[in-house]
Amino acid sequence: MKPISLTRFLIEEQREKGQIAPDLRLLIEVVARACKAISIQIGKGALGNVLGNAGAVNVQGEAQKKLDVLSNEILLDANEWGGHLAAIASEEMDDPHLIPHRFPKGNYLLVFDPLDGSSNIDVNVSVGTIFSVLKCPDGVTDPGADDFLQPGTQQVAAGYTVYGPSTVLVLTLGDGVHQFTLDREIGSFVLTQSDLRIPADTAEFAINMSNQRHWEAPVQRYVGELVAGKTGPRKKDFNMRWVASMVADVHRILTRGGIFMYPVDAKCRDKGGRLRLLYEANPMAFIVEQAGGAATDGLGRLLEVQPRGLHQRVPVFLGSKNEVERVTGYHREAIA
Ligand code: AFP
Repeated sequence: MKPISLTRFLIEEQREKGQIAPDLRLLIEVVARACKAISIQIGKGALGNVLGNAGAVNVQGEAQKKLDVLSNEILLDANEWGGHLAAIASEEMDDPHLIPHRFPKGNYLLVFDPLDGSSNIDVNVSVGTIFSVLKCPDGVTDPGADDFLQPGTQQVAAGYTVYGPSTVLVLTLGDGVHQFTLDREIGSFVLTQSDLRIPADTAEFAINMSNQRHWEAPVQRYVGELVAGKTGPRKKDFNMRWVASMVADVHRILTRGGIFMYPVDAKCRDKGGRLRLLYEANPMAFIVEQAGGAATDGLGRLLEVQPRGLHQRVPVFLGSKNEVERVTGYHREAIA
């Protein structure tokens, strides 16, 4: 059977399930088109003037890569004229980007990490784009940062694109998780997997082990049991993977199961964690839950965290449900 294009998938979702308003369909297609353009730039590697640092620092205090800045610009340019958005927020911008007055405004807020894992870009390891879609609060015509501060349960769509051996877009509209692969010969994303499901159990975990001495007791206990393998209380061996691009680690988990952890630790406690709530944790948590997995901040459901700031950071535990529930249980025991 001829693969279904992203456009046809979205139109059929809209026609058969009323799952997606026309403006939201347009938004998803515009973001996908921008991800195609980002994929082309990333694919140039050393042949294009796209590697290395941009010579600036972002709001996170991180050195910006040229591709961080370029990816952000591609997403802004693609999305500001379409009339489907009220404002855009990004890891790479201190404040939201308002839609210029010369363009019509729409009902959605788009927030993204334009290039996640960018410390990997210069060593040719998979990186990605993560995005989340919220509704603009009723009656708000010039949204500010506070209008983005909605719990993850308010997301109407979320997705990521992994720029790896193939370019893969993974999307949820609140009705399952679907995977589209970029067919470079026709220049379109085509549906390559419907209804991705994360196994409840796993034998694979993802964490940056170099932070071990900084972890809190529940994480020390949980990871210690995984490393002990057959000789410990879990009575089975576990494998470890850590790409240091969240999109790549999460995509592996969506594909074959696993648990991804970035706990708060002594190194990042003053910032509240390493990963950002609005454009990393929340979209990934929405996708993982829609695929039958779980996502917590160690104590409670990530999607229910009330954001306090646009660039707020949180601890993240997500993936195979039974493992996320176990490590979350250890955290709850520790405060009982
Ligand atoms: P960069 O975008 O700065 O490379 O950070 C990537 C990231 O936010 C997330 O994608 C990774 O899971 C995590 O940081 C890796 O953190 P460590 O470099 O501390 O392992």
